[in-house]
Amino acid sequence: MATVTSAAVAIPSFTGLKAAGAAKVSAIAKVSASPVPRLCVKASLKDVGVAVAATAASAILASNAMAIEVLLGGSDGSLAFVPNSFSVSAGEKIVFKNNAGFPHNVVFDEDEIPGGVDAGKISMSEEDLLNAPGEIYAVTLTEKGSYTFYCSPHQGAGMVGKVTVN
Ligand SMILES: [Cu+2]
Repeated sequence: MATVTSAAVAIPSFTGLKAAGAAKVSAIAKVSASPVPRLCVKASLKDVGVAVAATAASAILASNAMAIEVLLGGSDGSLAFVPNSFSVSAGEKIVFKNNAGFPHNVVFDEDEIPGGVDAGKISMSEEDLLNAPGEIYAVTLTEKGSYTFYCSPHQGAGMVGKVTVN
């Protein structure tokens, strides 16, 4: 009986914790109320601490995940990349998104990319097309320098773009 009482007293003192943590503490305390409730509460508090640390780490990762979005086709009906000239950091993701006037694709010009970069590895194939609204092609450039790209169906109409990787 005495052990049950001590568990019941211990639980309210943790009500300051976040809802999930408090629920976890009280659930575990209930299960093992009779043997050694004090030890049990300590262990579960440690778990709560680990969970909070993990949440903070993932929030930092999310804020570091940079990406730029480039629309394929202007909302005004223009056959263009929007924006058609921009800069990114090395390793930043570039997401090309079908917006209007599709089908489109994204092909890097092998003569206008930094030396040593394989155009085939960063491009869609000339025949591959994004047909549906919102469809995307994402690429990450790690080599610094300037890159020119085009949409093969609309290259003649001026659908070309340039990205500088810093
Ligand atoms: Cu196009």
